[in-house]
Amino acid sequence: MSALPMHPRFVSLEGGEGAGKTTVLAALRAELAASGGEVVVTREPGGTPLAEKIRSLLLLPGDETVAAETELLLMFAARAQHVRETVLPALERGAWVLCDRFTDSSFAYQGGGRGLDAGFIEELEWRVVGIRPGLTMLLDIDVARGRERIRGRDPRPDRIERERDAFFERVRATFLARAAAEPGRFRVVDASHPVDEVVAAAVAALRAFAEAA
Ligand code: T5A
Repeated sequence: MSALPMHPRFVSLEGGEGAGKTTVLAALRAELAASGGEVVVTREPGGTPLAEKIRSLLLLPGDETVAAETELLLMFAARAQHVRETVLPALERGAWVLCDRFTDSSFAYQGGGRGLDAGFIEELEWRVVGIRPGLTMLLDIDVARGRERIRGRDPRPDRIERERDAFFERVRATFLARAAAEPGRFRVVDASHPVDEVVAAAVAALRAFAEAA
């Protein structure tokens, strides 16, 4: 398959659990907003009322086992809606779009983590999404350290946070492999440093990308 189009005002943030995406996102938004244009901050799964409902279905712990294929297709159902209702309209009117997770998370979690075929995910990406971010910032952190941060914040983990460390090691390895395969799109930020250092590195990477665009 040939490469999907990458949009130069579409920026995604990726990483394992507790990497600090939410923390960094606020700084990236401020950096982009300083130049005066519109900035749309959104997230996956979610980003529209329907996609947020799908998010609740995906993350709420329950008694029924969720099949990996069900999980993948729900992620893409939410994404189909999000791309059409939020991402593309914003890009078309000239806004920057900052997205907390995008399709790379499906490759990492449902592909690497759950073991689903990457070719199948690529096909869904082609048929359902049709776009990639121009810049994907990967906040990389040791699995145990990221999980420790989350534990301190929320005593009730969601359905995916309840997975074992081995799952998250595969997620991390898949993210890093994707970043190595697409150095033009990815910037990897070491998220184990103190928060102000991580934020400074992420903002510098965004500034360099925006200046080159
Ligand atoms: N998912 C998603 C899939 O499986 N497939 C998909 O296709 C998609 C799109 C929801 C889940 O869905 C899965 C992945 C996820 O499991 P989410 O809401 O993004 O995704 O869930 P999380 O990644 O778990 O997001 P979190 O909000 O839990 O983590 P963040 O945003 O990475 O971390 P953040 O910023 O909230 O920080 C966590 C804690 O650490 C502290 C913060 O203050 C906070 O308390 N912290 C730091 N502490 C020390 N040093 C630093 N540098 C710090 N940075 C943050």
